[in-house]
Amino acid sequence: MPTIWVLNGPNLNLLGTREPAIYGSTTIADLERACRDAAKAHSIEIDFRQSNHEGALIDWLHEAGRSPTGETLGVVLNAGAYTHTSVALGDAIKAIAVPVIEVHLSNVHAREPFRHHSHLSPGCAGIVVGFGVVGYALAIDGLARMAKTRSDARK
Ligand code: CA2
Repeated sequence: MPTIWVLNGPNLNLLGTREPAIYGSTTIADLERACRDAAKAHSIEIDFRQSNHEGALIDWLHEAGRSPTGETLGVVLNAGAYTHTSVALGDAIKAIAVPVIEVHLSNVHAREPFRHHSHLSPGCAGIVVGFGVVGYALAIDGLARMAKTRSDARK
């Protein structure tokens, strides 16, 4: 079954338990369910992961990039605060051939200036910010459409 990886970075395990005014009250378990529901509509499987460690996120991006052609349709990545600090994650995204969609729950551009810059965006196929958990479903829909466009172009 074609798969989309959904990778979540530091502190996102706390979703729904702190700062609901910014991040909402949905838990990470709810978020995982919402991603699976969005993917099911396209007959796509979700590989959903969270880590507080930069290296783990990099290893997972490499792993997604090594999967057989056509099996991994892309990666939805909310790298949390590493978005604004990690040259290494930006390099990892550029180093893999699968499309990566950068997602942020909050509208980072309406927040503190240090959140306005992303080391990831230049290597990403798309960006979704400010839609809360719905943004993940939008990113999954977007990757499904990109995959269909690629496969139609090969016919
Ligand atoms: O808006 C987003 O999705 C962010 O990636 C979230 C990061 C933040 O550093 C980025 O600038 C924008 C923070 C994730 C922390 O998640 C929490 C969730 C609930 C409670 C506490 C932290």
